Amino acid sequence: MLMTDQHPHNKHLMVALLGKPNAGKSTLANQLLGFDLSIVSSKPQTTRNHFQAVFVVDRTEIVLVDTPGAHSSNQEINIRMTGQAQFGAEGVDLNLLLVDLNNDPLQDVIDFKKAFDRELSKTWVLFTKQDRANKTEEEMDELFAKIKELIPSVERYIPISAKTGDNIHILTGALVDEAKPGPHFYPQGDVSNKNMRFFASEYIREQAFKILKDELPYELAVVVDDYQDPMTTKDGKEFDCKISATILVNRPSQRAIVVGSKGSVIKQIGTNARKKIEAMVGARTHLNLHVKVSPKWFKNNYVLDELGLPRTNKSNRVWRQK
Ligand SMILES: Nc1nc2c(ncn2[C@@H]2O[C@H](COP(=O)(O)OP(=O)(O)OP(=O)(O)O)[C@@H](O)[C@H]2O)c(=O)[nH]1
Ligand SMILES: [Mg+2]
Repeated sequence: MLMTDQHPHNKHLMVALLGKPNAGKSTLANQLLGFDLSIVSSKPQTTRNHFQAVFVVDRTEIVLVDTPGAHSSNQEINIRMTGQAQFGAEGVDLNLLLVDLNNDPLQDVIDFKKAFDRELSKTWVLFTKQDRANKTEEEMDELFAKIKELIPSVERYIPISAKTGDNIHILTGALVDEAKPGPHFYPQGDVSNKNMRFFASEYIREQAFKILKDELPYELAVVVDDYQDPMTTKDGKEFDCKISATILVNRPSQRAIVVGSKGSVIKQIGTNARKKIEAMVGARTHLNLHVKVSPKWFKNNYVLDELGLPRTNKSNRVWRQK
């Protein structure tokens, strides 16, 4: 879009959402957006790829970069997920570092800093899950002072609850004030740099996270094999959205769990995911799901590339090519 196409009062701000796994980054992205674009679960390491989510308020385009939680690990997939957080934060105007006020917030910041392993440019701290924590203002001031010793580029803190919406208007107002005059990058109505094919795989994985217990979700990935947009031809013939996807698991026993008795589990995953996809594309959707055993897929370079997780400078030296 050309600058001349745009309103002279347009403003823009690009913001990375950073923090440890489970800090509430994706919940906050959805709360700011006003709908559930990013997948959320009670388990850590839900988000695996960085992606942009866009909203406009008062002629200000705010591009949020949701990122996977940064965490230290020798496992190749985790190294690449932390790499996604690092890539996601490159070139942004502002970082929002989400710190869960429950548990041990200072230790969480120490862990994040070690795993993220990059200088942070301009950063605000968001103390999250305020609805569950009962910290006084003095306690938060003290905590912030200690965080500033660790990360000198932090400028301020805002306590929020992404779940109840507490102080979200204060955050939105502060982001609008922070934005600089300039053109919007996204055409009106666009909400992300990722397409529906990406979100289809996310919504299938989200349901798998919700329905399956314990460790299984970490050893599961979703690849969309075929995605056909819904369309209406010139003579008025309507075609539904058609998606074919494969759920990858590590072991044959996991395949049996994902399929379930007489296919009951995979059917439930498919039905729930389809409803969310239909709401997003606004058309009837046919979702065809398969389960495939792909031993150690989370170490396989080819599969990780396919999942949008490229190697990083910390990647293990030995990896499998197709
Ligand atoms: N009580 C409360 N729970 C929250 C809040 N924000 C997020 N949660 C919960 O915290 C859990 C993790 O939320 P996510 O948004 O998936 O966290 P994340 O930082 O994106 O996690 P990863 O993608 O794994 O890095 C979910 O169960 C959320 O419902 C909050 O403000 N209050
Ligand atoms: Mg997330």
